[in-house]
Amino acid sequence: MMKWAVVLCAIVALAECQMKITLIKGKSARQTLVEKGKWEETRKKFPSKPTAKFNFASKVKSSQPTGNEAMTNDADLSYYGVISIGTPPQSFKVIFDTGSSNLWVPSVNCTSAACQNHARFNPGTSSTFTWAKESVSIQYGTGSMTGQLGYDTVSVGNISVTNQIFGASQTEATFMTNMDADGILGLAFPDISSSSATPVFDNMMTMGLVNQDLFAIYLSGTSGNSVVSFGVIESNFYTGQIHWTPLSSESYWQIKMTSVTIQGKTAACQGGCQAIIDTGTSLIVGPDSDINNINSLIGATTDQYGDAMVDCKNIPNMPAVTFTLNGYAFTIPASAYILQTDNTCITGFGTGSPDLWILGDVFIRQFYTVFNRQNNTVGLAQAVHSVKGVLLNPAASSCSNTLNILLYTICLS
Ligand SMILES: *[C@@H]1O[C@H](CO)[C@@H](O)[C@H](O)[C@H]1NC(C)=O
Ligand SMILES: *[C@@H]1O[C@H](CO)[C@@H](O)[C@H](O)[C@H]1NC(C)=O
Ligand SMILES: CC(=O)N[C@H]1CO[C@H](CO)[C@@H](O)[C@@H]1O
Repeated sequence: MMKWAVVLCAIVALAECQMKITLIKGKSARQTLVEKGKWEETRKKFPSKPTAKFNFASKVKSSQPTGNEAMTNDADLSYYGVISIGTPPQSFKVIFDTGSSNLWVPSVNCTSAACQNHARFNPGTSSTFTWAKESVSIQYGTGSMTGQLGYDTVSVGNISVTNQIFGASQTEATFMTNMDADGILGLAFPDISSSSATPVFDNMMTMGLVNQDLFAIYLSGTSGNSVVSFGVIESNFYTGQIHWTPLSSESYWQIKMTSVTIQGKTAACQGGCQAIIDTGTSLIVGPDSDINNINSLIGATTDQYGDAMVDCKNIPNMPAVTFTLNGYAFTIPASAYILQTDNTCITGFGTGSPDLWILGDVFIRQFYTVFNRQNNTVGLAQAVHSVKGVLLNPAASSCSNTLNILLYTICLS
């Protein structure tokens, strides 16, 4: 049955087998808190810890026999997509996170503040739900998350994964209160999945639900037309060639970086370093000395909370920063690495990682990224930012009848 559906899908895909889902660029926690006048207070309470979600420390300590899951206190995260879990479906906004591997959403039993303003999963009303034996527990810089694992049908776009294992949280870190997303859908490798829970994309591959074992992400700077597509590379999101880099580790989407240069001179990553491509981190994060060097070369001053500030008026005079991966140069102009909230401009370069570089949304917005499980490579191409055509027309996302012919999606309605 499933195979037939896939074959049918490959030839003529009506809305039933749509392979991509629109990502919404919602409000970041920073924006929400600035509007409420609570940003100063909150960032004192929750200092930026861009690598908290990676549990570098707890991996070493291994004091948590039940495993850890990713949480975040990233104030600038803003992209999420809607998935559903259960029969009948219950909807959740999730961060499609290539920097972690578990799926989790809040549960009806969760009494934490963060669960009160988010959608919560009710297993009691899903006919396809079953509990798993394990519980999950997250130790996290600013709090913890605990929950139960269960299995249910998870629908991503119109791909339905049956018996997908996921976490239903019972307590959550307070910082999540400020986030638009209810939960996280991890797109990294099984290796780093807590409780060895099979990641959603691994099930999609095993069950033959994708045409090719890859997914691709386009992040737009404006709201509305960012996309994650499963099983297909969509050529209208990029220009030029896709440059492929083999993974150096199949855990995160990890690759070797050759250097980071500014105006032809090495500014960071001297002699090479390791980097991961992470949609679940908003900034480009690296070791403190490297990041401080970049920020000082572009003329930023770092405040007491670690935000590197620049005068918004200086953006046109600031140099581009080039990341070299596998012999290819990926250059980010100042207009793309500066983030503006009201009249405040911060750079997209954040400190706090012990050694691994994290190429987050600031990087991915510039480069359409293909996460290829067929040959364990990452493909990067210059993203297109003002594309014409049906796919990027905001109306196309509300188009219910589409026809997929090879790589193109045509709106029928
Ligand atoms: C909620 O709590 C009750 C009682 O502690 C438990 O039986 C039930 O399984 C829990 N449900 C969820 C979704 O965690
Ligand atoms: C990996 O696969 C892509 C297509 O899916 C191909 O274009 C690329 O050349 C391959 N790269 C390597 C290193 O095998
Ligand atoms: C994301 C998506 O394509 N959703 C569609 C799935 O199919 C139903 C009908 O079967 C449509 O209503 C949705 O819009």
